[in-house]
Amino acid sequence: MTAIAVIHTTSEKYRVVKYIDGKFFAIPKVSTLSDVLQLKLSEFKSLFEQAGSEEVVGSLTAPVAADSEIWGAGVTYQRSRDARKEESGIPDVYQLVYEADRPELFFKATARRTVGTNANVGIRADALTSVPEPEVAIVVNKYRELIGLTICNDMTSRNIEGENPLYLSQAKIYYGSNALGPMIRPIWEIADHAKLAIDAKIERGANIIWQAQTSLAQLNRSFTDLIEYLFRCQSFPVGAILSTGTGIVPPLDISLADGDVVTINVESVGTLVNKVVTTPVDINEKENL
Ligand code: DO4
Ligand code: MG
Repeated sequence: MTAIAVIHTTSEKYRVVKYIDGKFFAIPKVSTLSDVLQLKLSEFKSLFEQAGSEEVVGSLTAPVAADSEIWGAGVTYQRSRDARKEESGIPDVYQLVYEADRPELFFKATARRTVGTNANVGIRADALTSVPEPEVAIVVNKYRELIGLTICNDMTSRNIEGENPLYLSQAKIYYGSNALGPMIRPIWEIADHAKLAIDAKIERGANIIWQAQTSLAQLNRSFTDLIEYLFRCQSFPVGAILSTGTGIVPPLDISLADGDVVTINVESVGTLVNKVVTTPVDINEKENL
């Protein structure tokens, strides 16, 4: 199995490398994910395929560069629409956006606000209920070409969004609210991405307190459509990562707590595992450097 990985080395915070069977290798001409996303897909694919001789040592981190932007799409699965209508005081907006041509797209995170696999995700100390959102994220270059897939946990303060959809940014953006990883699977290595299985669970101590499955086949929008709207009236000089929305949402009586472990598996893409902590401080800066 090969993948595009980002590692911390002794001298670089976000070094992009090729992962092959447990080892990392330099990719000619690129040192960050932003370098990758400034190349055409065909050019990058050829460089990636040449890589495999110069080993690089480091520890796996979130697949981002210092200047990456991470965006989210919302209400792209029927389950997300239904769950939001159930929890919201203003349910109509979710029904309307589910049916509209224009998708809901929102700014989610920067690199500093993003953690990788095995790092901690956060819940807001001032939220009453918090949930994980297991999602497939697409990695897109500056030319709007899809380079690969990764996994996003779009952590959400459920009661804050439920109180008023205009509180979305506060429900979605706070310390540790975004996890990505473990790596990026190149799109050309995934035989058929249209129906990939997505599984998620929350473990509390020795118990699984929630578990659910869906498939990319349930996604109500195409990747092409989401990319087209994201790039409308703006450009992404170093590409973008767009999380495509959640198709699995815990029931209303499940809320994350300190010490829970969230595991998201996407067929052919990998497994993203994060422990949950309440975040009065910036866990990314304090714990993941
Ligand atoms: O409408 C709010 C956010 C929706 C979302 O993040 C999702 O459906 O995944
Ligand atoms: Mg989401």
